[in-house]
Amino acid sequence: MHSVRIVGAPTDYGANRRGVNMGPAAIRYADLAATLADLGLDVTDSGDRSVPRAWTDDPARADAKYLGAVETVCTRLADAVSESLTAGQTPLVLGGDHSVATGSVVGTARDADVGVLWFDAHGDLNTPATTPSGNVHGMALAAALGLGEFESTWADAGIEPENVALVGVRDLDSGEREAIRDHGVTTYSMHDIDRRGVTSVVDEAIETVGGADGVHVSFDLDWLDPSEAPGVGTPVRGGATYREAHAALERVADAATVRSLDLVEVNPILDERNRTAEMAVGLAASALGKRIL
Ligand code: B3U
Ligand code: MN
Ligand code: MN
Repeated sequence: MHSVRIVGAPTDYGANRRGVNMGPAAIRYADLAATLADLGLDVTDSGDRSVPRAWTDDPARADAKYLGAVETVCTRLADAVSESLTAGQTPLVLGGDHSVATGSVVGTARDADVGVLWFDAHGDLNTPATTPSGNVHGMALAAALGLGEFESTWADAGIEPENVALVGVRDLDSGEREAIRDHGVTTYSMHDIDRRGVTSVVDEAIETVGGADGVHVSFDLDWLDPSEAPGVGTPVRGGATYREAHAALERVADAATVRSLDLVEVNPILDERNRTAEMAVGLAASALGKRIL
């Protein structure tokens, strides 16, 4: 039987502390474990990783707020993801803001050949030198790739730009466009999805990233249109529909091996009756093999 291990990462340091730390609780409340068990999966919930307490309300750096706390969480999460894989359980990481994904990628790529599919309204390719906000969740992919000053912390993750595809972005900063160009990160915008259809784009993304040991799917709920997923920290109009999101993840489940999965940026404070968390649960089911027939 296929096994899944839920790993909570309840942090909002990467989003400058605005409530997304309650995401794991909201997603669990939306019946994650029972929904996956109904698919015939063997589900274990390993609880939440501990998150350091902030000693001050002041981030030490304006260009990378709470970076120390983010690194601590990512280091713990990387170990948890890697242990889960060693135990034969697919890690399902619940954020938390998207900064946790650096830990997921580092953990899943340990001694393995992994492709990364990053579903997001944003590029998450800023560095402290380019960020407009100082929020580390907007740097999570750059950190996993060891770009800029992250070369000294995460460069050993083992992920190269050619193993990564950004899918469905619609809000990039100028430094991120440069990073995409300079490092050759395969990027599909919402425009590509409008033009070609989501399944064709996802199929090509899967082919591009490779990954003999499977793909890591990092899914930011703000990929969806805010009319369908309002409970996220940084909503951007023009996102994927419910149907497109399910179609995308069904293609991933069919055409790739899902080695590990993040569901991040659910913010219950901004949500409407937990519908964004419920969306996350449904999407996890599609990514892990749920089919209509
Ligand atoms: N690119 C902007 C905005 C942003 C990135 N990720 C989220 N928002 N969730 C930044 O702050 O880096
Ligand atoms: Mn993101
Ligand atoms: Mn985003």
